[in-house]
Parts: sequence; structure tokens; C-alpha cells
Amino acid sequence: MARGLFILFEGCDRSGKTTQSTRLVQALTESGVNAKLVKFPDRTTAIGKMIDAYLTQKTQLSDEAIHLLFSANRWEAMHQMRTDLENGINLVVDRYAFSGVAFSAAKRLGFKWCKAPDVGLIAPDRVFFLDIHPDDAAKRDGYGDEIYEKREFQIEVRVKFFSMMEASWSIVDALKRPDEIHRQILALTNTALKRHTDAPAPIG
Ligand code: T5A
Ligand code: NA
Repeated sequence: MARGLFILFEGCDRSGKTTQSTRLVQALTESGVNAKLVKFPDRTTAIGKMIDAYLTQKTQLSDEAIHLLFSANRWEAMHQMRTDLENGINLVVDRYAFSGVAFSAAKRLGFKWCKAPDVGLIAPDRVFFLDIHPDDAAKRDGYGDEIYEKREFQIEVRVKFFSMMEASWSIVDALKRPDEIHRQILALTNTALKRHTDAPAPIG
């Protein structure tokens, strides 16, 4: 049995990651492809609850401490993700280590330090970067509710994302209509599903 594909959605706040990752899982499932949605941060775990309290500004943490909690929240999911991929389940993931690095590096923590705790996590096969300018994102529902949803900061986060892009990334125009974005991503995913055979690689 072929292992599952690890498909990742990244992007600035309100770029449409949850909308598109949910729709992709739906479309794959409807066409008989085994797919599962995974979201980071996972706010349901003990670590996730600490992250949620920080994001909703109920508690304060140092930049270093919150960075390590986000990473720990990924590590606690690793066993299940590896098992799922080995069992042929395709994982559609809403944010991951690149969000971790982009947000903390935008606070001026060093890139090398930010990347270190995520070394060894399973690396994604394909990344869809939903690209939107923070000025356009700010017009969308719910913007500004959480700690990082501020214009200057999001502009910095976007720059950090661009500095991490590799060949496995596709930049998707997040200003298009949701249907159009979905069709584009589904086509790219179907191509990727046909090609992959190799074992999951770690983040280096
Ligand atoms: N974070 C996260 C870190 O600092 N370090 C880390 O390691 C990780 C993993 C919470 C925060 O944590 C930070 C990043 C974040 O600041 P989260 O829980 O993913 O992360 O944040 P959410 O608030 O859930 O999600 P986002 O704000 O990122 O929004 P999405 O998922 O990108 O956008 P979505 O799909 O919810 O859509 C937003 C709105 O826009 C509309 C939707 O209907 C919705 O109202 N919309 C569109 N409108 C027009 N055209 C389109 N194409 C649209 N697509 C969606
Ligand atoms: Na989201």
C-alpha cells in the first residue's frame, strides 16, 4: 500500500486556510480518497489550551516559551500522523512548522533558533501558500480578534514565509473566489497523489 501524502496549507491570518483545507478533505473523501484534516495549533490538548489562552490574550508568555509550546503541540501529534501516513491516509494539514518559524522570526527571534525545535518533524510533500496582502485580509470576518492580527506584524510574517519557500511550495492567489481556489488546489493535489511513492522525510 502506498503511504499517504502530506499536504500542507500555510499563509498569513485570514488567508482562507481553514476554508480550503476543509473543502479539500471533503472533495477527496467524496471521490473515494482516504483523507484526514489536521489543524495546528490543536487547541484541544493540554498544551493547546495554553496556546489558546495566549492567543486570546488571557495569559502572557515570553516569545521563546510560546514558540516552544507551538512546537511541542506538533510533536505530540507526530506519532498519530506517522501512523496515518503509513496506513495510506492522506493528511491535509492547516498550518505547521513554517507558521511557527514565520511568526516567531517576525518577533525578531533568530531563524536558526526558531527552526531548531521542529527539526525531525515529518516534512510535508506539498505546500499550498495562500497569499494575501494583510490589508486585504483585514477586511475579512473576525480579523483582529487574536494577538497576531495586526497589520505591520502580518506584513513581517509574510516576508518570513517567502524567505522559507522551496520547490514543494505553490503560491496560490488567496484573493480569488473560494471555488476557483479550490479547483486549482484540487487539480494540483490530484497530480501529486499520482506521483508519490517515497517514504516520509524529516524536516532537516
Ligand atoms: N501560530 C500558529 C504561531 O504563531 N505559531 C505556530 O506554530 C502556529 C501553528 C492562530 C495563530 O497562531 C499563530 C498563527 C495565528 O496567528 P490558527 O488557529 O490557524 O492560528 O488561526 P485561525 O484564526 O483559525 O485562522 P486564520 O486567521 O489563519 O484564518 P484562515 O484559516 O486562513 O482563514 P479562514 O478560512 O478561516 O477564512 C477567514 C475568513 O475569510 C473568509 C472566510 O469565510 C472567513 O470569514 N474567506 C474568504 N473571503 C473571500 N474570498 C476567499 N477566497 C475567502 N476564503 C475565506
Ligand atoms: Na484557520
